[in-house]
Amino acid sequence: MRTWAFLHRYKTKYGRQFLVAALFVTIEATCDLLLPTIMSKIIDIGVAGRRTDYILSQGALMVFITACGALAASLRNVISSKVSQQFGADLRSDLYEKIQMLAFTNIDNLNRSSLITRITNDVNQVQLLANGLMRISLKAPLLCIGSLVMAINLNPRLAVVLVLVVPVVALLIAINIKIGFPRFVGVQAALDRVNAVMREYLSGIRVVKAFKRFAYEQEKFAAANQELQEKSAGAIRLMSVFSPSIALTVNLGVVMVLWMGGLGIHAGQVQAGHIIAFINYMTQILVSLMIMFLIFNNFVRAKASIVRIGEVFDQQNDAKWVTGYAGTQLVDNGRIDFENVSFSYDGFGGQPVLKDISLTCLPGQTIGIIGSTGAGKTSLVNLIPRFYEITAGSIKIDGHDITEINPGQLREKIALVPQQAVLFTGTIMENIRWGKENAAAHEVEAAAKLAAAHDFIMSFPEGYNTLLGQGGVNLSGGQKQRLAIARALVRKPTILILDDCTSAVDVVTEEKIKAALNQYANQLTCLIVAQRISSVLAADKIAVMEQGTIAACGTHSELLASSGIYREIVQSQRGRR
Ligand code: M5T
Ligand code: MG
Repeated sequence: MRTWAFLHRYKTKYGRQFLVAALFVTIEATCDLLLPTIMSKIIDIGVAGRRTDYILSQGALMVFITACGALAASLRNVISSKVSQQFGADLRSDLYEKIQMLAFTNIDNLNRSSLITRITNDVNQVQLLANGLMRISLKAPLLCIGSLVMAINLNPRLAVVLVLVVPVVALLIAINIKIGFPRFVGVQAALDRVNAVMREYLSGIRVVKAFKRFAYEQEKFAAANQELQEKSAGAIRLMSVFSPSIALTVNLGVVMVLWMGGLGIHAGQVQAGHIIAFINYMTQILVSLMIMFLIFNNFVRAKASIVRIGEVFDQQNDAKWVTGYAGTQLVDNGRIDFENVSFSYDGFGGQPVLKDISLTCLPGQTIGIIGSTGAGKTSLVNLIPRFYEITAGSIKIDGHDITEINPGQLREKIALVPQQAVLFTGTIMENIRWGKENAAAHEVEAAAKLAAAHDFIMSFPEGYNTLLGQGGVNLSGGQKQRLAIARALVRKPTILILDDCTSAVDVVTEEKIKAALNQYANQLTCLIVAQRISSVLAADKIAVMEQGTIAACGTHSELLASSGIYREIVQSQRGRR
């Protein structure tokens, strides 16, 4: 199975320690197996023959063996906890790294809330399984087979009972597995749905409140919750029937052993100690079968988790992040060429979002991009840092195809202010420094001033050290946008992309930002996506987008003369400046 392949790398890493744990488990099981036999000897020889010395010496042997077993068990516990914790941490960080390496297309495909469950709950399940595997799951089969051998060795006549009991128990377990497996998989899926509903509710809590959708959300949650409850109850009900029936079978076996043993003692063929030891072994068989059954449950849960983790590891990053690029050095003047670019979000077969786009931005130029909503403006600018792979044509920066430029180097030159300002938990200072890790305080401040953010930042009692909540919840929309702009500017990029990022800023403030940017943007290539014509009036070139194509391109006055669509937009916005 391909999805399991990711486990191989841990096999080599932890294989040795696993073997050591297995060795200790074997010692432990051997000790457990020896005890009933010694006990039977104490009864049959020591007690029956009234030999105190024999009882004492064998008793001492039992203490010694028990001590050995306890020592082995402790060591095995130490190793197994250490290894499983380490394994879990490794798996989590590898998964995290993998997710970071994924392209946007991959993340769009894997649902985000499920990524979170995968990295937390699923990794936990696998970690539990690894721990269980090292602790009890090796011991159970060892004990089971060992007890069988010892019991047959002890008294072949009584072993007839085992021939009856063991197959019945095995059959019961097999049936349980057959019926139980799909149910446990179902429980895991139901749990996923509860998580997804909860997450969606929390991320949209403001909207839910605003639209008074409590009842609807409540219903949705109740349905998911109910499903989880029913699925779990069904699975547990199954367990609750099977466990007692196994116990019943084994107890019937015990009765048979006592009965046959009693007859045997009467006839002088069997000794009392044998019967006790035999029952001991039989109980051990029962216990180990039950443990194996429980481990199986763990395994079912973990298997679903392993598959889900494997799915993430199996994601092929669509952007072929070739390592060791042939050292393409950007000249660093920031020229961008789109040549007949087509693009679709669902790969080559999909509905095209951009069709045959050709556009050139010369170094230092400012290009405005306008167009109705859904025209493909965001999609167009997202292609420059190579967030998505294009389906036809080429995009060149400074004359180099972006697929030949090291993505790290490429993105370092570009600062993008996304349409939706995204901020992170931390101080304002930290958030702006995302643009440039080691920016000095005065650089941060300069960027904030350019973005017209300095004043409102200083109005907070803590200034630049003000803590932002998750996603910047304690800021207004316009404040968030300005911080996002400051974060881009502090980077001093070669190419600056502003995707409709002043939509929530009032007109006066926007004018201020524009004036500051006009000066700042002199030396760099700047792409401004905007809704308002006023935002792009001063641009060297304005591209008008329409349904995934560039309908017209030129300066404001050129477009006024040549483009009907442009005139329409201008007219519709007249007087709104
Ligand atoms: C153009 C689709 C969207 C629209 C078209 C961002 C995004 C867009 N689309 C996707 O399928 N997946 C995505 O992740 O692409 O969308 P756009 O480029 O966002 O348009 P815009 O920026 O010009 O619009 P707006 O509203 O920001 O002015 O059909 O369904
Ligand atoms: Mg957009």
